[in-house]
This record gives sequence, structure tokens and C-alpha cells, in this order.
Amino acid sequence: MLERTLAILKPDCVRKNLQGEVIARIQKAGFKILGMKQLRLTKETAGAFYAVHKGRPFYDGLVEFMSSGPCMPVALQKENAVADFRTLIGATDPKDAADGTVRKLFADNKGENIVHGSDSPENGKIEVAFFFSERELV
Ligand code: IDP
Ligand code: MG
Repeated sequence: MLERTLAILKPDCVRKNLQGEVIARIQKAGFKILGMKQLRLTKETAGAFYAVHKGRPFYDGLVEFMSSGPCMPVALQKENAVADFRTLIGATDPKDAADGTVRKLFADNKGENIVHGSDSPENGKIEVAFFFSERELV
């Protein structure tokens, strides 16, 4: 199935100047970039994006981190995009991530883990629409 997934190059990725490194890996893995932008999330917007995690012990820190500096949402399309993107980035905690994955290579810890990836095709659509209007997707 041709799917959409949302990547976010998180504030740690931008701070470390790793945007190009990560985008290159995404492109080499065969993803088509439909849209890309840079913005700084407010706490309110970061909280809304991660609303599913509200109440978890890491939620406040996650909102703080995601609003701490610029990030880059990237709308991606590919056959099997959601699962393939999660394979490319690796497990949430870089300690558990497979060798060669983006998080294993670049992430410092489970919270500051360089990149977001949608967790289902349905959420892929919802999360792409969170950041991009249809006319921004080409
Ligand atoms: P995912 O990004 O691999 O899908 P989720 O469980 O959906 O992982 O968590 C969303 C984000 O929340 C993670 O990417 C990470 O930044 C943060 N997070 C998740 N679990 C923890 C934790 O136990 N400690 C600190 N931060 C966490
Ligand atoms: Mg998730």
C-alpha cells in the first residue's frame, strides 16, 4: 500500500546540524518527500501533537523538549512507508535501536531521539495533516 508517514526532525537534530544527514538517509531508503518545513512548536502545539501521551511520566519533558527550538516536519510517501520508516529510525531508545539506524547513530537518549515517525498508516495521514495542507503536498 502506498502510504504517508510524518517524520519530524526534532530540535536535537536541528541543534546538532544533522538535518542533511537524516534527510539523505530518508531519500536513500526510497521515500518521496511530499512536503518539508521548519518551525518552532509552541508548548501548546507540541502538547496537542503528543496528546496521546498526556499523563505519562515523560509527557511534560517531551513537550518542553519539542518546543525548545526549531524542528522540521517532513511529509513522506512510499509503499509501506510507516513500517519502513520505523525500521529506518530504529527503536525509541537508542540503546535498543539496531545498528545503522538513525536513532542508534545520532540520538543521545530515549527522550532526545532525533526523529519522530508515525506509528500507523491512519496516524500517518492524521499527522501529515497536522502540519501540512493538501496544497503543500506535492
Ligand atoms: P516513538 O517516537 O518511537 O513512536 P513513543 O512511545 O510514541 O515513541 O514516544 C514518543 C516520544 O516520547 C519518543 O520519541 C520520545 O521522544 C519520548 N519518550 C517516550 N518514552 C520516553 C521515556 O521513557 N523517557 C523519555 N522520553 C520518552
Ligand atoms: Mg510514537
